[in-house]
Order: sequence, then structure tokens, then C-alpha cells
Amino acid sequence: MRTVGLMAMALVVGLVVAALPARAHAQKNDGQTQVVTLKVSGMTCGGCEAAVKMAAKKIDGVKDVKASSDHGTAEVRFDTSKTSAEAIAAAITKYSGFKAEAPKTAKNKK
Ligand SMILES: [Cu+2]
Repeated sequence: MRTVGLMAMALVVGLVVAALPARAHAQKNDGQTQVVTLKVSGMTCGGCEAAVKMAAKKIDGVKDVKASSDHGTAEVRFDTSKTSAEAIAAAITKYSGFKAEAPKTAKNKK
């Protein structure tokens, strides 16, 4: 009888331990980093790139921005739990005056 009790307890402890990393992983997923390349129209020089960068960085969750006037793109690294590609594109358009578009393939969750 005692062995059965101990085994049951060991099983419960084992289940709890097994569940812990899964939970930690789920929390990590809340703050996942994603990189998106936005199409930005109208940039002609480094000044334009700087304006686009500044506009994108106004948003909470944006970690890094690389704007290219040659390619007409802005590569943005952001926290998916705080913002979205669409929100960043809208903010760039609003604050910099350059029209930014999120790629059609991006997740439209927010
Ligand atoms: Cu310029």
C-alpha cells in the first residue's frame, strides 16, 4: 500500500516537473520577436531613411529598424505581443509621411 502511495506521489511530481518547461515556453511565446519587411514608398536619401526609422521607433515593441531608400523597404524587428506589422506600417505612414505597407503574407492577428 505504501509503495503505491509513493509511486502515485512520484507520478504527480513528475507531471508537475514535466509541465513546468511547457509553461515557461508558453510565456516566452508571448514576447516573440518577428522580423517583417515593409514596403515604403517615396524614400530618396538617408534623411528619408532616418525619418522612417524614427517613425517606426515611436511604437512600443519595435526593437530595430533598417530602412533602405534603394529598395524602398524597411526591415523591422518587433515584439509580436506588443505590436503588429500593420500597426507599424500605419505609424510609419502617419509619422514620416512615407506610405508604408505590411506584406500580404504577414499574420493579420491584430
Ligand atoms: Cu530624403
